[in-house]
Amino acid sequence: MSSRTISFVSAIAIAAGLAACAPKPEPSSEPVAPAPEAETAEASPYLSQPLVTEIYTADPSAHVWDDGKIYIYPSHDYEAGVPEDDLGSHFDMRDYQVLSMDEVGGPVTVHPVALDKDDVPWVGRQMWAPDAAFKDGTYYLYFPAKDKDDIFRIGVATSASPVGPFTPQAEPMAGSHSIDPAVFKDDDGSYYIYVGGIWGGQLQRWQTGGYIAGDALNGDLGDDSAPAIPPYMAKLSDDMLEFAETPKDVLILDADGSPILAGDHDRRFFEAPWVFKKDGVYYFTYSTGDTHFLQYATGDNPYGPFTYQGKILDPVEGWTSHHSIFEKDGKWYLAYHDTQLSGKTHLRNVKMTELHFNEDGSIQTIDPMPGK
Ligand code: FUB
Repeated sequence: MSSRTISFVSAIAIAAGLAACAPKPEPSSEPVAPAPEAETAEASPYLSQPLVTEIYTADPSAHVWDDGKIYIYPSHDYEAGVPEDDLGSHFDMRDYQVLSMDEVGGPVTVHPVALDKDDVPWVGRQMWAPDAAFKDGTYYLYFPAKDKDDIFRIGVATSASPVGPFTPQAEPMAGSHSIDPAVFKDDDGSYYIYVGGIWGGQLQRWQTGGYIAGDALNGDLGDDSAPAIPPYMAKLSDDMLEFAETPKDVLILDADGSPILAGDHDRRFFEAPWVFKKDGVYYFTYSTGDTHFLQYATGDNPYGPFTYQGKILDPVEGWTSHHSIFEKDGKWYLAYHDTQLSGKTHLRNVKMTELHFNEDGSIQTIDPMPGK
């Protein structure tokens, strides 16, 4: 993956970048004052400011649990010193820390390590984008990581607390592969998991059944006129630890009912699935990876198919774009990330901004750099 260059560097970003180079304090569970958005908005080209500055965070999966607080389950980026490549080897994360806040714009608490790679017997490396769910008094953390054979699997860990520590299952979910799990709870109390990412996320290696290793399958499959590689989904078992059914492809269709094609890089699924429901409509949202958009498609049930509708977010600074969408006190929000603090594609910071819907349910596209 090639880094995209920062074309505008504000005084704020420089100051933040310098701060990021300084030794970082130990993570604290004390609330941290929010970035001074009101003071800096005029001077900053960015739509919103990083939620926290003392650790690098990415891939924010945000939830409002029963206590009414916002909990964010992000990836925890750090400088592992691994050279950048198209498989994302430079994203060599090793643990998770949860963020929480009482309200949007309020102080953010960075909680201690919730799960470390060394506590998960099957994990080899690369703890990537997690998500969480809550059921019957237990919090479930779903996380992708490479096993000892360097194959991405999905793990589950449990806790009585929303911020951990989480206790992992000894093995990954049976039959799981690829990255970026996202769990959606439907109104009837059923839970569904959506999974997938191509290139470094390895989804393309599973298209003929089993896992195929080798450099020939590092990227797209090569036939631009074929349907795009689909993510997969399944209902979760009652105990939330396994798939309750054989996983199914998630189909994203164009308005005429034809599949979005592999060559349509502006709209084809790359990674970062996230599902939410509003006014009876199921929204399947995702990242297009190498074209850096967040897109969405809608359907009338959790299995799809989903019909492509439009763009949620224009490209952010940094190669990756990954998000979640949640409702709090009647307003909807997009949690996302960019690289404002570091200028480095593997050292990201999470942000949040309000998401607006039109009367017909369509989403108003967000420009993350309105001052650029
Ligand atoms: O954070 C590592 C990977 O980068 C995630 O799993 C992808 O979605 C991308 O954001």
